[in-house]
Amino acid sequence: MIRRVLCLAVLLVLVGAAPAAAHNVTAGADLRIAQTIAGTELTVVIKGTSRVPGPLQIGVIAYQPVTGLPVGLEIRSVEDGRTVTGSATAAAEPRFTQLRVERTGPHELKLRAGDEVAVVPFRVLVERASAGDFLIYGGLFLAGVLLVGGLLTGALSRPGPAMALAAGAAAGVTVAALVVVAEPILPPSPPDGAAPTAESTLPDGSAQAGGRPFAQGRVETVPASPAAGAEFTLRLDLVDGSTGRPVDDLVAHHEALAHLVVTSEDGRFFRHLHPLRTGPGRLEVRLRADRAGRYLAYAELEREDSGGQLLTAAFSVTGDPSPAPVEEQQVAGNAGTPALRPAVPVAGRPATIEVPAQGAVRPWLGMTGHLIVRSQDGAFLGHVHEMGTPGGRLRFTFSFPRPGRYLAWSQYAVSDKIVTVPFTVDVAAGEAAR
Ligand SMILES: [Cu+2]
Repeated sequence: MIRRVLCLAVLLVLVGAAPAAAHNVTAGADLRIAQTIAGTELTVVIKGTSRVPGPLQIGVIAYQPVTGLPVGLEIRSVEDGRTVTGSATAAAEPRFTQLRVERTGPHELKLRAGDEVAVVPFRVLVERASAGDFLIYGGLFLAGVLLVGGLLTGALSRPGPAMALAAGAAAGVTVAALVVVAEPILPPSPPDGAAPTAESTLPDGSAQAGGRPFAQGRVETVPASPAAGAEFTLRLDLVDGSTGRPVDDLVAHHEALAHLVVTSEDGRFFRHLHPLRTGPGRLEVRLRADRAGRYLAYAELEREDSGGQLLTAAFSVTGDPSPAPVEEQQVAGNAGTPALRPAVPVAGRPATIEVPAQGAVRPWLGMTGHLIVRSQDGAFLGHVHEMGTPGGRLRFTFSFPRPGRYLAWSQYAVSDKIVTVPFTVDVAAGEAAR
């Protein structure tokens, strides 16, 4: 009997030891995806859910002043094709719309605003009881039943069976106690709806050692030569270098599938955008450049089972080189001057940059503040986050890699807008400072 209980216990532990979910997706956690759509910055929030069938709560946060921008929502289960539609209104404090889903697993959220459409893949995950919980409660339950049986049989003066049942009860308690001790080191069972395992396979079916390769990115503009002042599309096509297939496994990091920074060569034009997934391996965003010239684009993204990477590209805008009046949607006027410590940062050593906040700061992209730094020649782009400073100022620590001039932009969100503070930093060589 004891042996049988212990065998069962081992078997359950082995079954429970399935590989952990590919990318720490946690059932019950909210999914937040930033999108640059209809000329504005939105963050779509899908609240974590604890049961299916049941409602998914979806809200759209507006980070730029938009008045009642309607957003069409459609959720489709990839497994059975079942689709539900609804709508939301983008606002600083969004009201949540409920869309009912019938099952866990892969889904797509189709987002419509203005004449643009994005399709965001996501998974509906629901936590299930772990194998450990099952063993603890199962063991205790078994022990209770056997103990009562043992007592009853003992009361009827049949020592042999009473001993056997008591021994079984002791085994049940032992299994439960062992699991209580061992559970913290056991792998958690993946939530219901999680991807089976990371599928890093080559076309011949063999596994790709060490995870998936970085995505190969191709950046183009549509039209090929955009004109100053005219809207154009910046398109990013991602391909897996090994398989040649589109890369469609981007992991949301810092609340976006990709963060795209577009600057003019002189740094007077700056946009931080969140392109829309318009098809497998394809990200697109619309923008307008105010002046002719060369522009630099940097995309931060992360493939599942691969890692974070930075793709860079350049494109040209044609037309009149003189400045055309295009509204500076992100650049704030009379921005507080950043304070640097040391006043002239030294290459390779951390410098502190403090930016006075204009108003009550609210989180954007999961952080209080963002600092984006570009070397003047555009060969280097860095991105760090606010360190958590109370008292109306944002503090960043940044180590400039080499001496020279850098263009920097600090970004944060206040109640009704995203504030961008542009500034330049001159960095000294290490020896010169001593
Ligand atoms: Cu971003």
